[in-house]
Amino acid sequence: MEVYLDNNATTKVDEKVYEEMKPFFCEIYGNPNSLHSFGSATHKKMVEALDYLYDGIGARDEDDIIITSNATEANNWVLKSVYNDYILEGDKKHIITSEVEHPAITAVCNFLEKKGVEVTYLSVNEDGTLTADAVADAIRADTALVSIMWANNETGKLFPIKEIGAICKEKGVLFHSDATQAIGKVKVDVHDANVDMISFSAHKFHGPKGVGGLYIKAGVKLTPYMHGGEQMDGRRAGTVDVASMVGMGKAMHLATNTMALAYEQNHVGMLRDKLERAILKLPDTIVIGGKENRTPNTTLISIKGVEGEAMLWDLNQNGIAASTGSACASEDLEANPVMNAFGSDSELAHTGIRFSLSRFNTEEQIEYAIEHIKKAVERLRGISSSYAYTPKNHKSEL
Ligand code: C6P
Repeated sequence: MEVYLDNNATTKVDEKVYEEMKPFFCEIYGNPNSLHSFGSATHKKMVEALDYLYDGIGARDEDDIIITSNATEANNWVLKSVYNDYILEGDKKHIITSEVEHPAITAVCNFLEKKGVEVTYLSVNEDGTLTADAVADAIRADTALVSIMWANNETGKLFPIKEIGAICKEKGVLFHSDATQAIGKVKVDVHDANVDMISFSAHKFHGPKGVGGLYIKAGVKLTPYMHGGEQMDGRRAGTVDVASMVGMGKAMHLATNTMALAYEQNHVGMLRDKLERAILKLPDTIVIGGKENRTPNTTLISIKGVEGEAMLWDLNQNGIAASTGSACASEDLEANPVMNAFGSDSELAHTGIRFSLSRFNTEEQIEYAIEHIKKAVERLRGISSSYAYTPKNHKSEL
């Protein structure tokens, strides 16, 4: 059996999304900016896709959603544009973020620090998040931007976005949130949360890879990402990848309607809890950041005495895909920085396994995964020098 439990790395494209995209290669191929009927046929579908995107995140007509190639591009755009517009050309010099952001935020912040920007990386509490008060305390007169993720990719922990949004609004500071791991898992409403910008990637919610978006609230000034033609209001010039954009629109629609979110909460959440409960019956296992206030599909579990990479290998041999953390840092054998940020001791820092589910997982798959996780833990603890294995302490109720 094949069991894919690495949906925070990427998801399978929904067949309905794939069907929606197909005509845009050989049938509906006009340039959406052309004035003839080939162009207007394409343009019409782009507008439909944009409507789905606006609806999915609660954007208003006067706001902008700019199609990008992914969340990484959207995040880079926000930070580098803030540097240009508010720091180089303005009187600000400070950015606030958290130390558990994806590298698409932290690496850009590191880059900007070399250019003289002052960055505060807020640490997280034992529960894996931070408080809005911590953000409020860090805001200075010269703060240009607060960028805090909506949901963490490794733990699924949800940040208090609405409260942070209210503080930023009150203090007149721009607020960006990387919502890559939130869309399709929890309700994202940009106005309710008072965010000025959010980033997302379609492949995290069963859309195609290579396409994403940046929501920009009406009135927010950002240097265009690419200069050239008039596409995307001149904010990101260049002919749009229409098939991908249409696919993203459909995927957004399928993932964010009320029924889909309820299914995510109930069905996907139930499967995640079943998997997690079974693993937690093994001794010396903990959920990093705890179980409260998370996306329904994710769990990051530390299994004492079991190297994350060794566990992944065992599971992979049995057709089960999971990860030790971010897919893009999986070749880095350093201790998981997210676990370090939670204050886990260095021994535990190498023992995290992330399971991230999707609406395509079944109960049968989860039962199969539980059986093989149990075998892998017993085998790996049996050969671990750091874990005193006794068949007794290891007897699980699985
Ligand atoms: N995280 C993970 O395994 P791109 O690659 O641009 O589509 O997405 C980047 C990205 C940005 N922000 C967050 C919060 C993310 O989780 C990701 C992607 C994957 O956790 C791959 S590294």
